[in-house]
Amino acid sequence: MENEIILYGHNTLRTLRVHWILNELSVPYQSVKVLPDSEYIKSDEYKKINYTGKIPSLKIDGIYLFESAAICLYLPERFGDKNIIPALGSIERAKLYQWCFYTMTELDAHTLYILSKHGGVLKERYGVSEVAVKTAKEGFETQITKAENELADGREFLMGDNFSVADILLGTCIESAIRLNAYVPLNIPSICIEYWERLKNREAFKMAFSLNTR
Ligand SMILES: N[C@@H](CCC(=O)N[C@@H](CS)C(=O)NCC(=O)O)C(=O)O
Repeated sequence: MENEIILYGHNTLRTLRVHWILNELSVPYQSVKVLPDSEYIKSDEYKKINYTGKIPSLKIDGIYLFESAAICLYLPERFGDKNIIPALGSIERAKLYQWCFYTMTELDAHTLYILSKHGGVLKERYGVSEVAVKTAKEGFETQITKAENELADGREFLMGDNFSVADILLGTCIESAIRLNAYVPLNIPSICIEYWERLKNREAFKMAFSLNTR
């Protein structure tokens, strides 16, 4: 069916993001359990869904979207309300973009993924590199202070009173840092860990977590 929504990807923090926003918005969808280390992800069939063989992907309106943050930002635009996505052109919308890009570049791609690839769970595949790990650890510990400072006034969410996609992205990055600690000790500010613990109490998170792992 052309109007069905299908999430491809399973059991990673990036796939959890898409389950989470879909559950926050109560959007009905199906999910296909594509795992990152599976043969299927490299298959010609999956290449038609996501050419570079990555998860998550989302089928919507008959086309396939990739990039977890882009998917998570689009869905509230389509199905949400002003509490979850600030108005286009507002300064709040600018701040949402700021926090989403910060999280995806400075934390997700630039430091945590490098740590994973060269010192964490993916090091056998990408090769151990002490220099990469040292630089990425220093980068993460410097960059996370931006979020720490923002949360220091005791706010519940990164954007203040309203939950947003920025919380999904930052929360899953904090979880990624916590998991990386088993390989590379990281200094994660306690205020960020407490914030993440609060986010995990959300019903949509619990549902998403269960769907993403079972
Ligand atoms: N920036 C992309 C990263 C996607 C990504 O790297 N996904 C991993 C799993 S979390 C993956 O598909 N790995 C399989 C591979 O690299 O072969 C996003 O946020 O969606």
